[in-house]
Amino acid sequence: MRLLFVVMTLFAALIAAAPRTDARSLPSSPQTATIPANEDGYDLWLRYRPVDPASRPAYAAAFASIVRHGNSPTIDAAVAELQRGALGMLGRELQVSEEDALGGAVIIGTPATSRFVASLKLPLAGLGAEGFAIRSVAMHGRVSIVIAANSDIGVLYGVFRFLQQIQTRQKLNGIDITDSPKLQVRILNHWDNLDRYVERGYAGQSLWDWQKLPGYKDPRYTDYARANASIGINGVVLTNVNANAEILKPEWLVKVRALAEVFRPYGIRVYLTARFSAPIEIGGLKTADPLDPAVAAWWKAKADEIYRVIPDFGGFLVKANSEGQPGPGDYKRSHADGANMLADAVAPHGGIVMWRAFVYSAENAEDRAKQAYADFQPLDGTFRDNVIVQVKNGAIDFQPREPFHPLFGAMPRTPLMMEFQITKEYLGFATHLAYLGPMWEEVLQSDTFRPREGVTVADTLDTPVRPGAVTGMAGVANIGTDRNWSGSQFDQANWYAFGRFAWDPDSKSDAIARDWARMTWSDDPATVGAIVAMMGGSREAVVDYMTPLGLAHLMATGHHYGPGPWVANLARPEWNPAYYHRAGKDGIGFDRTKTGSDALSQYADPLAKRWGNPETTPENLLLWFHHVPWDRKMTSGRTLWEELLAHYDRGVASVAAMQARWEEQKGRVDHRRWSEVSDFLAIQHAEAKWWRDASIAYFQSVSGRPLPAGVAAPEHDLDWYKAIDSKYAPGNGK
Ligand code: GCW
Repeated sequence: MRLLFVVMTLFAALIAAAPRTDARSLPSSPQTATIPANEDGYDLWLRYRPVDPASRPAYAAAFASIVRHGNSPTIDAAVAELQRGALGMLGRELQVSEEDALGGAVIIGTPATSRFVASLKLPLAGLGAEGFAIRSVAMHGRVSIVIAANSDIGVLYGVFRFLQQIQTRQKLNGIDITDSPKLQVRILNHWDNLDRYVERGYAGQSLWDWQKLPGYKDPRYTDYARANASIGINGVVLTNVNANAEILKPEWLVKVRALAEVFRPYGIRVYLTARFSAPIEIGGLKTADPLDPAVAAWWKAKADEIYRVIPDFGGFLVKANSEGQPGPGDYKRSHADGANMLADAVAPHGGIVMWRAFVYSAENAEDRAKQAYADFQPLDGTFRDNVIVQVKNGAIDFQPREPFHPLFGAMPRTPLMMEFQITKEYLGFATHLAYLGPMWEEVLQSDTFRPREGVTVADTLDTPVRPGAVTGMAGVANIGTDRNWSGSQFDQANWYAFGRFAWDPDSKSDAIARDWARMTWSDDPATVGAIVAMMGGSREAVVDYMTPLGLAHLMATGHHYGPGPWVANLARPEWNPAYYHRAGKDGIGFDRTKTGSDALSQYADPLAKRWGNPETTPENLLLWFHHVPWDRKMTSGRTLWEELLAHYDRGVASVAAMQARWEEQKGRVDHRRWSEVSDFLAIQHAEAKWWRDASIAYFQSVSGRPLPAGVAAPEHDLDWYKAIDSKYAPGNGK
């Protein structure tokens, strides 16, 4: 009876949570039999399309039924996902039992819930609560697959990995995988406002339909949780770091609870941003001074209240004293004073505080790239154990290329977590195809030389500063209400890749791209190869046509859509592109050596030395650290001026090459997604050319240099580009 009930519930859940793309339900005609059916991208990398008939028997033999050991919503979710995979890939629904099977079963459980799993003595000891083991075992002459873990959530992660094996057509016979995450907190930061506007969002509105919560839980929340769990994401900050105190009011907390309930079976905790002035704004206090006992008591009571409503609440994320946000600095207190006060409030409940180091001030004339380090490094060792300082990958702001942030490795007594931006604020929004894996890998594999050569940024993230100390990685989400979730088909890859890097910061971006392409687009190796190649070069293309050779922050004002290198009149110096490129008759680039801002002194000596000399600075960071003459000879033999032009041209050409490659995929992937990507690439090509032409027109006006033979003149004059006004471009902060 119970078995029947389980099967029926699962079936109902499958139907409810499985939005199917339109064309698949149409009767197939001879033409549609060979052309892949249209899709809209909703299914992400969890498409579970049918395995080809030749390979199917082998999978069907080992995945013929499900044996579940364990009884929890998480195990229910694991079984539902297995069913979904079996139905999609093998074309049939499986029997679920709680008895040991004879063979050909996928058996899931923990040593605590399953005598069988316990008897196998799998190497689970070192895998923690979230790791898993997947093993094939011979039973009665047939292969069965065991997916085991120390906890139910580990089982769910194992199930997703198992399904991925089939999705990427790996052999099941002899499968032997053990894996566990290297970082504890793997979290999305949603910059979502309570009115559903998403700051830097290019994928529609916020997913959180606050007005209908808690009464209505959109099934999309479940699919969102499934997608996150499939890549190991275990935390979600629901609200914008430019925070609104209202979210902490009781009437909002019940809405937060509703989301927490949907996410819980998938191992995802919710977190909120804490507006530092909340005690004044919603608490009726006169101050938010962190050292005022009434303020600390208010936060403590607020934390107690939140945990009464959401017992597994994760904690707070805070942006303080930056870009107009309130903070402890308003009371002449330090970041540690502020963070510790909040940390004390959540500590009794096991919560954490993620305190952002993205801090620069209007009153500080110092190089913006130096300010976070100057504020935070001296505070090393003064934070509570449950504080983790969240540091952007670079010292300025999510640019297409930045050297790694000098704080990594420089605060050995303070947990530091990485903040990447998945949403492409500075890399062409949703329409530019830019796979961020190579950028993240570049940052994570950078050698910090702290405390010695060979210690990479990834090492600093996944080595706890003391036993048990918190570790983590945050990604600013690119997710919204668009049917394809991320605003473009290819931006799904950035969500996916973020999860994979958060799970293992030593991951390789190419391998991630391959898995993603295989699961998202096609089984055909030629198509997968073409897609992986497009992705692999795509970020460098953006660097080339926007900010080559170490240039940064040349985007138009506010919305950051399109070029604005000429902008020099904004109130704060560091808001102006001209502040960053410093181009003049004599040359271009920001001198961050001793003769300039000396930002280099914030890096370990060997690096400061290497990057302090233009001759030993990688050319792709040259203008980040040096102001150099237009005539400087580059390794190519060209002058800097010519090299700059060559990069702009190369960027535009790379997009054209992507277009040509994509054209070849026509008919090899479904037409609907194909044509969306094709149209977006055309937009990207036009905008790459816009960037190139506007940048050349501007820098030529400054350098006074002629264009060498073979370099096309910009299509319009500089004034034409300056006159472009995109005030309604999406995502601007409000
Ligand atoms: O990159 C900048 C964005 C702001 C953002 C800020 C931050 C949420 O332009 O929109 O604010 O970074 O990271 O706090």
